[in-house]
Amino acid sequence: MRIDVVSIFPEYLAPLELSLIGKARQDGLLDLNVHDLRDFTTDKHRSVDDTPYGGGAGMVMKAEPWALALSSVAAGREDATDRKPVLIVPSPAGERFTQALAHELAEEDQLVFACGRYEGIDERVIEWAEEHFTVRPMSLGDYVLNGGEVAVLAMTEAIVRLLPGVVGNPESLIEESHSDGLLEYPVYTKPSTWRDREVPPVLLSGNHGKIAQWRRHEQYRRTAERRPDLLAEFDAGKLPRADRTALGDLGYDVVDGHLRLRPAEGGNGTPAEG
Ligand code: 6GU
Repeated sequence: MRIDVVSIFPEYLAPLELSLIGKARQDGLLDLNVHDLRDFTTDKHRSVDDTPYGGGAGMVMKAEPWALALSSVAAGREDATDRKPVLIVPSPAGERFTQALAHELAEEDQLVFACGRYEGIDERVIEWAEEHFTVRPMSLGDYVLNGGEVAVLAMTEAIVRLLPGVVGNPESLIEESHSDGLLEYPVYTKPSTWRDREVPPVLLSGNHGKIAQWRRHEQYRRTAERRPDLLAEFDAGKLPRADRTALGDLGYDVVDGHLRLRPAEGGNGTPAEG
């Protein structure tokens, strides 16, 4: 996979040389290049921003440096395959980035990240870019960062770790949070007693069936407590009886293949406490 990142703070992307992503680059699994947007300015002040038409606070990133930068990173790629590179524009106004999207993007040949700063990039760049890229404005979540760089670090790590050969043990990608629409179960290691706290005894039982069932139930318990929104989306169509019982104990019934929080006793319409 090839990844290009365009930013006015290329040093912000330095962590991409470290750890798993740094190793993937060294191993030739990932061709990652960071570009300074200011290298694509033509005025002597190397200016990348200007005041917004219509007024308002802050500054807007100018169109032309972006067009030159994006043309440069797309150059020679458009006819390499018939697929357009994907242009990811990190923005709190984007589509929510999820594990499912990380899997989807891990299949692409080339990703380009356009890191905006200030109040954003002149919208005409986004329209123009549709001719050369599949454009995907993307957000990490409902909060505001100062620019796209930190979001690029997060998204790149989520995507690159899914590339074949990057994570040493591919099994570890299977049993992790969000891979099956649930949060991960809690984990423990030695010693079995630590500061008077015991590891759940089932984990020391050697009974792999019981351990798997306990872990599954812990996933439901955690997800119900921390992320009930995920349970509303969960496909409960073909659950074994033991799973339905565990969910029933948490106050969830299966209705038409979906989980439904059971109304509280007394019929006052208030849902049961999770
Ligand atoms: Cl992708 N960018 C910015 N600037 N802020 C964000 C974000 C992205 N995701 C959440 N907040």
